[in-house]
Amino acid sequence: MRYELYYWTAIQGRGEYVRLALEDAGADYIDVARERGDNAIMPFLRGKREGALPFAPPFLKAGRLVIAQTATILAFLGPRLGLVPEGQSAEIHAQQLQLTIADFVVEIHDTHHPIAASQYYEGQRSAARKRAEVFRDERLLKFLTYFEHVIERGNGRQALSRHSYVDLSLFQLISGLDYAFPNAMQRINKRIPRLRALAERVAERPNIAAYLASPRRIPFNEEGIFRHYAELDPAR
Ligand SMILES: N[C@@H](CCC(=O)N[C@@H](CS)C(=O)NCC(=O)O)C(=O)O
Repeated sequence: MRYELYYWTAIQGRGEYVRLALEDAGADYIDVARERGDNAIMPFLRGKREGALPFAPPFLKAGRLVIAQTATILAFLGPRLGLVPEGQSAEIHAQQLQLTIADFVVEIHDTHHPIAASQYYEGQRSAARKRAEVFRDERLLKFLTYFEHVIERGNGRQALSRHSYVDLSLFQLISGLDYAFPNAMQRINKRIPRLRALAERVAERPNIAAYLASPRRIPFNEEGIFRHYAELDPAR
């Protein structure tokens, strides 16, 4: 099966959670917009292609199936790529964790776009400062200590009983947060030892290390979900 991933070309964004799974498993896939441009995405969003109608990228085409929503794409790929432990209870648990990651991703995005995703950051800076402060003071540690406990309850090293797409997504969260909020992350570093160790191990997985070193891994930037604005991450 050659999978087709559809995601915007300029950012890692939510496409990255899917890309990491495909890369880690060494799956055969095409990153369609990177080959044909963002316009390749539009016919799907306008209902001009067969299959379920996606609201937004990322979406994956697998044969005739069109699957949108990051967590649903990963729930589909997990068993096919060997990226989830076997059995319904593990699959549901993985999906639940991935949806919690999706909730967190929305909150991370809203630190720099608290008013409207469609408007420039510069037009919502003052609201962003307030939103980012609450995020740094309350939400960041709440989510990360939750995932720290998940690993503790998993097998001590991974979120589930063995390596899964959830671990890859946790790696992406830690990498992105280190980029966007280096000061806040430094302050809480000692409280997330298992997440730190997991992220290091994921980065060393051969296929992931090769991917991270390749031009396919777009650097974090101020167009994506994880953005670094110094005013949103003061040194204190
Ligand atoms: N819940 C969806 C969100 C998808 C989403 O928000 N995609 C963004 C790019 S990361 C987009 O293109 N959104 C367009 C819009 O919301 O109008 C998921 O997790 O995949």
